[in-house]
Amino acid sequence: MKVALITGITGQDGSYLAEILLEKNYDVWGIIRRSSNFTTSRIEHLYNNESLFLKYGDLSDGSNILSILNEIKDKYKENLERLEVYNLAAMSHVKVSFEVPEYTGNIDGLGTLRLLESIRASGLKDKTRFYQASTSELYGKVQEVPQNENTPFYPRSPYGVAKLYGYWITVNYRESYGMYCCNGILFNHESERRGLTFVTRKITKGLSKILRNEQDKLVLGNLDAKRDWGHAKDFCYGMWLMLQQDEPEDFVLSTDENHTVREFVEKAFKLKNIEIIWKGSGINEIGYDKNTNRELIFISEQYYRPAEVDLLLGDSSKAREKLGWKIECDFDNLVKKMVEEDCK
Ligand code: NAP
Ligand code: F7E
Repeated sequence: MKVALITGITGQDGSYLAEILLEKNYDVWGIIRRSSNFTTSRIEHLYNNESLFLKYGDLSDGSNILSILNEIKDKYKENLERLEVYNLAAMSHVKVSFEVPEYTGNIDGLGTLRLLESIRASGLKDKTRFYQASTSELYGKVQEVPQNENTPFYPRSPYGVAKLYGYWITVNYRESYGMYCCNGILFNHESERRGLTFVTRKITKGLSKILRNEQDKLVLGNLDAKRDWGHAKDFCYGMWLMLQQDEPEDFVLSTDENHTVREFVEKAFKLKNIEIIWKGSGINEIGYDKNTNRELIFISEQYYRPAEVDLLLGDSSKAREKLGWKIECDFDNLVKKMVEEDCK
């Protein structure tokens, strides 16, 4: 019996990964947080699947994580061939991490430790394979271009620093206890399910609202940041591949090309026949529709970060060679899918 436990199953990646694993006949356990509102819209379509088990929990609560692991152990007993634990739960917003740095450290850093320690305490250590959602934000102020598994880290936010702890504690448990632990150092991946406050989805959702006259303008921050953007579905498949190898290793997943936020805006609007022309600079820069002269894109300092990551560009050759991983959805298709879905 193959069993998986996903923390962060209600998030963008958690929902795609759950689909992939259920299709492969895993029993999938997911940890969801109690909230005064529903947070399960991304996995609602999976509710009727008998192989999906949802448990309340939180990465701040070590005893809760241990109880869930013990419940899994008791349910499957000797039928448990392998447990794959995917640690996707996190306070994942870089800008917000400057406002809640201590919480971010607790969940993204110490939360990873709680999970690893609970795996040891449950006695499931030797049957468990562990995936840690590490990030290109570890490279921050990049020390070389492109970035690969050997590039030195220089995080630029409380989020990046907390994830640095998560990265190293994962390596440490692999080296100290011989656990099968992998870091996936994933560059930005987006989708039709991306949270609405990340820049790509903010742009495609904003465009759809402008077209429906529900919003008159889109207000953004730094247009010149460069990101290596792929589709979340491709990246979640890569997470699974990392846990199917003979030996645990860390891998970069990226598309190996990057684009500015400005290019994302231009491409998205062009798909709806709006050609954006720019005038002014800095916080006074404005993007307007070439045909109508209507001013649509404005800048606000509110969306600048105290320290910015200017450029990310991955080199995923190790994953492509060793895992046979590849990108199905390129940048143009990503923008198209997101625009089409939001404009439906
Ligand atoms: P996301 O959409 O923000 O999802 C985060 C998930 O974590 C949600 O299910 C959230 O639950 C859960 N969560 C947050 N705090 C928690 C806590 N204290 N205890 C338990 N669960 C908690 O993020 P994503 O884009 O899917 O990313 C998945 C993981 O990959 C994250 O660790 C992120 O940092 C990392 N990552 C993402 C990218 C990317 O480009 N997407 C790149 C590299 C690494 P609620 O639904 O209740 O909020
Ligand atoms: O920002 C700029 C912003 O918030 C991208 C997370 O999944 O990927 C994500 O982190 C860029 C930044 O993603 C706005 O300054 C301009 O340079 O979409 P984002 P992120 O910070 O790259 C990494 C790999 C993760 O691990 C994280 O979990 O866009 N930007 N204007 C803006 N960003 C936002 N959010 N909103 C704006 O209005």
